[in-house]
Amino acid sequence: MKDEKKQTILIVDDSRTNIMALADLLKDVWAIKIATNGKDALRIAFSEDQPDLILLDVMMPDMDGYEVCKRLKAAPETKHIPIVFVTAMNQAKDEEYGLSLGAIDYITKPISPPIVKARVNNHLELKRYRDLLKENSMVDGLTGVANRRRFDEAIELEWRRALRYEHSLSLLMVDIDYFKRYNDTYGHLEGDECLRKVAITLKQTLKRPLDMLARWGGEEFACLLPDTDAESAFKVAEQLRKAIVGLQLPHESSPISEYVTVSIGVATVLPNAEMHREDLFKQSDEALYKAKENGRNQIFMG
Ligand code: GH3
Ligand code: MG
Repeated sequence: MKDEKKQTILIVDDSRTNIMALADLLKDVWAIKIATNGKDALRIAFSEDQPDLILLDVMMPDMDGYEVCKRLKAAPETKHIPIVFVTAMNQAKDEEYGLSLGAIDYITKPISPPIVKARVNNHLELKRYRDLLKENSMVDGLTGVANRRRFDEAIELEWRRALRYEHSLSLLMVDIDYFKRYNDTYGHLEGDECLRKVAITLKQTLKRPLDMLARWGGEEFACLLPDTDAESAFKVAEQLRKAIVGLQLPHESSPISEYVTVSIGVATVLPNAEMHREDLFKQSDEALYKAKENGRNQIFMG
């Protein structure tokens, strides 16, 4: 369970003495990461393993804490991470400025250890609660895989990454063949069970951590493959198709197989500034239509 995982605090300060004082105070309860300059702080905050809270010094050489805060709040990937300034700048106008940049709290040095610990605890409890709510609102209730909202978020992020690093991005649309007949033959509850098994199998068949499977709606699933060219996307699609056939879920009213099968439309793009995300959906949707038209239980490359 995610909520048993220790939350992580990133301490950013150019003085090792200050870092050690805070780390000693907090390390029994939370996992600690440290950065001694703004650049390292940004790198850690933007990494896959993001901190749950950042304690941020203001005065640092090169890039000060205000600038770090501005950059974190400006980026969709990091703007949700709560930031607490811990600083010797104790004027009301400094605090006002820090909070105006989006920091959740402002603590002045010299610190009172129990107060810092209590405040950190409050912020992290709220953070845990927000994470949980968010997680629940991002999961499809029937199948337990990501829902469309979660998928939209992922594609937004991956689209920008693909633009920035000039990576190709592939999208697979996976649709169960003759699923209406499946429901008609076995009943809606069995249909639900079938959807669950298909979803879990598709998800387990994807190997790379950034690949994402979501329930797109009804009996259709979308699968996003970051940094994946057309040839590799085809291979993944073929693995998914085979995995579903391999489940050997009986489908006696299917005209094409004794088992449940899926058709998959594949689209691959190298995003550029003129292109829109909708193009990728349109392309994979049309490919799926072709896969159906060509006889189902197969892949079509758009
Ligand atoms: P095709 O091979 O062309 O995809 O045919 P199909 O029958 O799979 O497609 P169609 O769009 O005609 O029918 C989809 C069916 O999926 C109809 C709908 O009742 C069923 N369905 C959609 N969502 C659910 C669900 O959550 N549970 C169940 N049991 N069935 C669902
Ligand atoms: Mg279908």
